[in-house]
Amino acid sequence: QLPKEYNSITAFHKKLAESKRILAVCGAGLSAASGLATFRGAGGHWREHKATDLATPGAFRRDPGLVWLFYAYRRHMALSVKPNAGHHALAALAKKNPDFLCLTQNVDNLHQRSLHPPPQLKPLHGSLFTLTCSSPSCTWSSPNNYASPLCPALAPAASSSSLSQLLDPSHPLDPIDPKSLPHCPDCHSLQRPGVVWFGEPLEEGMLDEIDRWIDAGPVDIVLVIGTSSVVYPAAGYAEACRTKGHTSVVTVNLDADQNRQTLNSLQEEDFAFAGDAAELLPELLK
Ligand code: BJW
Repeated sequence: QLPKEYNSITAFHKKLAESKRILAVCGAGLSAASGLATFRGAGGHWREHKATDLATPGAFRRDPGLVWLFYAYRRHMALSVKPNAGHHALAALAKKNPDFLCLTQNVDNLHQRSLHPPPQLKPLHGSLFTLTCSSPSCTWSSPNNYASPLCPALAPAASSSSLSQLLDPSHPLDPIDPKSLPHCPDCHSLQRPGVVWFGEPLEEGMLDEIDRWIDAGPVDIVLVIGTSSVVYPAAGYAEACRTKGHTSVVTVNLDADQNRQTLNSLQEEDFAFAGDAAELLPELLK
């Protein structure tokens, strides 16, 4: 039995008007309307590879050139598109409500480009535009690096004219010699994208700040936007907020009306809105 008003925008507006502390947990679906691929489901492949298989330390160890091409392509794509109305609606909410915190799993920099106030945005999985050193004992890092291509070997992923060939798995890829990839200026190990891969820890200071924010008082609303909610710790924050008090969990997802898990987990105070986050968020948050 679904809650009576679970998909009523009017009922949600009433809840929003009486809410103070709001958390958003965002995923790749938020950037889909901007033109960026998601990780799972349709579009979750890059050439013959599952995107989630390339986002691992093991894949980088085995074939750093292939993984760098995947990330060079995503840097190029992220620089070619714009934040959408969903990003702008979240940034506007942050500007008018100091008690709103936005956690994003996205590394595409689109929240930042929508001028979301930085203290109210926690990029859980890092950024495509931060370069770090792949050696665990080296702390070198270079944020806000927008060079594209990063080096000549990655040029095929950074120009619109070569993309159709790069993305066609029937065109074999020339292997990239790791020597031609960018190296750390301090220790000469390979540079890598400053993102969090499976099995790697998220930034501890950021996680502590999020825990302190959740512990600081009941969270009235958790917006779960465009995420499959399978990757932790992001997938655990809505339930963490529920344990602290009375929280409405509000799912905004293309599949919100078909996803059995979402529908079965709805509690009386929850909402689920099915559709494109870029269309729904401006309507929900106005
Ligand atoms: C739309 C739409 C539209 C489409 N509008 N909607 C507890 C339990 C079980 C496992 C674990 C656990 N804690 C940790 C783990 C292990 C692991 C994990 O969670 N594994 C699960 C798969 C089971 N977690 C980790 O390893 C994390 N690290 C960690 O916990 O470290 C602990 C540690 C401590 C000390 C030492 C060592 C370790 C790290 C996780 C890192 C995830 N990394 C990636 C890659 C990031 C870089 C990159 O972008 O390349 O993050 S994987 C990938 O998945 C990426 C995404 O951010 C993440 C989530 O995906 P997301 O955003 O949900 O996308 P999709 O595609 O899955 O879903 C899109 C959704 O949008 C769909 O629902 C569509 O319907 C919808 N949609 N269009 C609205 N227009």
